[in-house]
Amino acid sequence: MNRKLFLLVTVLTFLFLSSFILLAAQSNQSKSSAHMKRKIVIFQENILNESARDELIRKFGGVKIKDLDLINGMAVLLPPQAEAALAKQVGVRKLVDDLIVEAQTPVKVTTKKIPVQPPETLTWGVDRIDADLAWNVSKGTAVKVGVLDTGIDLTHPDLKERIKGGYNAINPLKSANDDNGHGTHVAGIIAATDNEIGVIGVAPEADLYAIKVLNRQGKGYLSDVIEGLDWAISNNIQVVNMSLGSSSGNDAFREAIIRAHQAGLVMVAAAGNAYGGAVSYPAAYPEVIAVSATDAFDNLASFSSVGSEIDLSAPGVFIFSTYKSGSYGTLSGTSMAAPHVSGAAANVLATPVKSSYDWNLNGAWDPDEVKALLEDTADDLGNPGPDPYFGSGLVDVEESVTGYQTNP
Ligand SMILES: [Ca+2]
Ligand SMILES: [Ca+2]
Ligand SMILES: [Ca+2]
Ligand SMILES: [Ca+2]
Repeated sequence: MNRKLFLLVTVLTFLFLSSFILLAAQSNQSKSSAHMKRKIVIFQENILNESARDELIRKFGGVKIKDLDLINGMAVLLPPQAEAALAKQVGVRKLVDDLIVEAQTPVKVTTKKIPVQPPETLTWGVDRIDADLAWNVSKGTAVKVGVLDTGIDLTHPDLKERIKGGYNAINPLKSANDDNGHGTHVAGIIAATDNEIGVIGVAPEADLYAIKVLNRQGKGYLSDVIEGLDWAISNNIQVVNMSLGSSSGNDAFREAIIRAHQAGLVMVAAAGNAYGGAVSYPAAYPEVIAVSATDAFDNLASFSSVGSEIDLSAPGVFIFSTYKSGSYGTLSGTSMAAPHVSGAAANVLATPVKSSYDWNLNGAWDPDEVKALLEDTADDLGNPGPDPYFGSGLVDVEESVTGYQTNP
């Protein structure tokens, strides 16, 4: 009996102590990984193979998050004290921050949870850019549009027919379903179905691809955006909408955008909501169509970023569209302006290339040709000619696909 009791006490003591040791170890681990920073390593071409790269990162106390083939790089967690030495290693070209990117909606979300699908309405934004007057010529049929965002509500009654695929760059084992609402709203502006319920998108027959790079809070990492762009290229996506941004750019971001542009992606991004402050990235890059936001009176939205990088403007105030869990909501932001232009680009891509815009004579639309057409046919706003507030003006979908305009 005494022996049994002794044994029991010994076992219990051991379990008690070992759980403390385990807890201490865990807290040490989380302490050390808390000190690690998310970085992007860009390697030189053809110096280190994949296992040599992995070994190098381990040697400097880092942890690999994922390879970034598009830029010959890797996203890593790295102890800050290792940064300077790693950056000098043979085979390492650059070491930059894995920037935080955010959804571009500044105004409090007012969602209407509508259990029954409402009768279909033409939103003021789609009406204002004369998309409805373009539909007898183009509805963006079968043009592949990638939405780099919080995902899309994959079973939304007004979107599900349009969604042809997706990818979750944050966790490839999970679906690209939207747990925030932002991406679903953006997707509806681009391509909500013409079906007598809800809303109609600018390009209501375009194919949508949900590329989840932002989390439930609408935030994400540059590395996931880069992987999302790579996925878009690999899956022959033609237009990518990026209603997201960071107040700064870096070489990893720039190189990814340049490669995506070379691959033929038409990239459209929200200018940002800095209330007259600088245009955010990636919108500020010349390869990306930067879109500022206007209201129903063609005024620039007070929250819109401005600058010489602005290419076009589009509706972005009180925009009604699809939202998560089969609902609808009204949102404001340059996040809402960009998808009006992405839809316009899809409508253009579904029409034969115009000879005057086929600069490289390849018989196909290239990103710069689409951009030039949208700029040339936009309705000038503000001071005559291109300006830092509206760029070339308000996108005019009718004129861009038909060559004439009912409402100049
Ligand atoms: Ca609809
Ligand atoms: Ca061409
Ligand atoms: Ca026009
Ligand atoms: Ca102007």
